[in-house]
Amino acid sequence: MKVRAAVAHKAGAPLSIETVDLEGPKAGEVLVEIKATGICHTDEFTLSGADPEGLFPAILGHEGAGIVVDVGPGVTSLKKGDHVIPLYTPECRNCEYCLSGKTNLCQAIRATQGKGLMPDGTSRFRMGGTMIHHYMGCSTFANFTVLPEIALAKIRPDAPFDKVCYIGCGVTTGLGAVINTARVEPGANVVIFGLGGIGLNVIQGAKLVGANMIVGVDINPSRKALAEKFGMTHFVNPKEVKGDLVPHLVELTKGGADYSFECVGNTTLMRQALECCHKGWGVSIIIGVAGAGQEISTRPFQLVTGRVWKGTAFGGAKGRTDVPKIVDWYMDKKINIDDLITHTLPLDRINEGFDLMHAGKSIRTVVVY
Ligand code: NAD
Ligand code: AHE
Ligand code: ZN
Repeated sequence: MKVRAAVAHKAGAPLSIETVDLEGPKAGEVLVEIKATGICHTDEFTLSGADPEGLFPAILGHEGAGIVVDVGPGVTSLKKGDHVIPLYTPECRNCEYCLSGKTNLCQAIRATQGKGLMPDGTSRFRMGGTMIHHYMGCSTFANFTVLPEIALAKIRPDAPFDKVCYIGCGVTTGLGAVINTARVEPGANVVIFGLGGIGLNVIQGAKLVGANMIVGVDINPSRKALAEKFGMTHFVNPKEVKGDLVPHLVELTKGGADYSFECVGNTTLMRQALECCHKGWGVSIIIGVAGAGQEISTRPFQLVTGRVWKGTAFGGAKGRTDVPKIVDWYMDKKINIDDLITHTLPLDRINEGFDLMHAGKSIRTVVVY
């Protein structure tokens, strides 16, 4: 079939709206009509050329929601008409990782996903004679896409696509980092670096679990008001701090953060996030993704003296199990998504969404089909 897609032809160039050929679902696969998709900073990261796994041409996008329109042979858990959220971290419930009880990083299809291909080693997307790569197993910047059954969470039919698409990455990542990865306890002091689409959901999660101080760090002062609405108690703009940021944060939190979160993808901030943690027990969670060749460093003494460095992908969430529950939280008004979706655009204006992100004017732009 013919589909409309925003194609990333090469790194650093704007997306190009094209008509692309999409092959139907093969065994174990599902054809989904994407109704809405968020634009995450990771899409920008890959489009910029900084992603070591970045492949071109590709159809980016991994924060979508839509409706099943067809299923391939052997698909048992989904049927035509089901509402779904694509999962860049699938949940096969059968691999060593899924069965470990220790991680959400299902590896059933990770190798082919990282090559921009479906599990059988081929792409369903093509333009003329040219193969187009899938992206993070999702490719939600197309109005129809094909995914493996294990990479789709079935959600309730009354949830609005243009809001719950954000649960496909940003919401789940931020809330999950607090709840699943850090396991922040009531009364804890937390510091969040980067108050964008992820960091504001970390704040929302910290408030939900009853954190005490919720300190937000961002160089964009326009983030302050919205962050306060979501539960931030103190705002720190590093540009306005006299002296070093780390001692300032340690003093503010009276000894250091119990938990800190890096939500930017900047290795200098990752170090500061670790080092502002409390001696003896502070845990720092890396959420931001850093470009090819970049590395983190600290004095080993920081770890010897009890600080812990961890990372999280998709907030440690098991998508088919956890995503429908987070949709329920939204529908029950336990979490706020609406105020974080600052812009809505049609597909043919998707590049404006990237411009808004670069200008620091948006939290999430959602593309509606
Ligand atoms: P975003 O663009 O919405 O927000 C980034 C924020 O960081 C902005 O508010 C910006 O002002 C702030 N910032 C930039 N430089 C800063 C600095 N030097 N000091 C303080 N603040 C600074 O991005 P996002 O969508 O929230 O994504 C954040 C990061 O998380 C990205 O690296 C993204 O790729 C990554 N991410 C990771 C996962 C995961 O599963 N680990 C999931 C989603 C996103
Ligand atoms: N491909 C990059 C890393 C990108 C990355 O870390 N992706 C996160 C999700 S970001 C969502 O917005 C992730 O899930 N990582 C785990 C995984 O298996 O990809 C690189 O550095 O190679
Ligand atoms: Zn994302």
